Amino acid sequence: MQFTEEFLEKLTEANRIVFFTGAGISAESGVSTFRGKEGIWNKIKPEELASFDAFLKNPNMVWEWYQYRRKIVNEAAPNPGHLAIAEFEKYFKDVCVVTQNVDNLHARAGSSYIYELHGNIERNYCINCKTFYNKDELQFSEKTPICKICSGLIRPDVVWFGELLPEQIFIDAESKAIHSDICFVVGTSALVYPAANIPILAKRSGSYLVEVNIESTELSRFADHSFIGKSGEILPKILNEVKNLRTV
Ligand code: BV8
Repeated sequence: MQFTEEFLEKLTEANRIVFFTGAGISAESGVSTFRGKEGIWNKIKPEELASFDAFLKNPNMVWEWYQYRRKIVNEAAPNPGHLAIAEFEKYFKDVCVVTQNVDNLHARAGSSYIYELHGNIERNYCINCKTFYNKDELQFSEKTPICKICSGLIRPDVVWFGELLPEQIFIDAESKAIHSDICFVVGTSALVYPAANIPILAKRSGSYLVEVNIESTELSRFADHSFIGKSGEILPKILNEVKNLRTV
């Protein structure tokens, strides 16, 4: 894989790196993406299961769907793409992950600074009193569990369509993007907002935008460099280059 002089220079000079990731980085871990041939959204409409209205209308159907996705995520393991990102922390002063993924695989790969824009499938809370429940307390409940405190319905701690993103996490992610030297955009179609604004913000703030995707996307025209291929293959190669260019 050829690296341009410009990209190698950026890798040599940079201090602050942001990895903006989507479902594509977890595809090689067996977690299906949302769009694309095998995408989740081809089988079901997002608003039918990933919205508060859908949950109120049929809580058990929505709960069952998240229990099914949790099973897949629990059986999955971080792949070389997740692991390479975690290892970048050894070579740069400031590395963080801004992710749309709710699968917890960046944390399991060892990344230290993760901004989960759309929540985390392993956490849950009561829609009434907001009491939090971790996955171990609820993992075997087939039906939507009821809150021990107020008998409210318990929902996954993810951001559904039409819901606001966690404010402080979004503000912090924006700040990381604005101050980044390089922003890697990995495995996302960048069609869901306001998350998709993050790489644009980085670019407009002078960051060097590098896309890693098996195909071109809405963002490709903004990218300073696009690597077409699987993130689990490309990110380890970029890390190797970093090891040659930079000392621990
Ligand atoms: C909101 C959690 C305020 C739940 C998710 C502006 C314009 C248009 C629409 C809107 C807008 N602003 C708001 C909207 C509405 C909506 C939206 O963006 N709709 C889209 C569909 C047009 N946004 C919202 O509703 C947001 N909230 O705006 O609140 C508000 C309030 C009231 C009224 C209005 C506004 C909340 C959005 C969050 C929804 N929750 N997830 C769950 O997971 O169950 S979104 C979910 O889908 C993911 O988190 C992710 O964000 C998105 C999927 O996108 P990707 O991750 O990119 O995955 P995708 O499959 O699309 O692409 C994978 C890519 O990887 C592909 O490019 C593929 O080529 C590539 N790939 C595949 N394999 C590999 C690979 N690349 C590398 N290597 C590989 N091996």
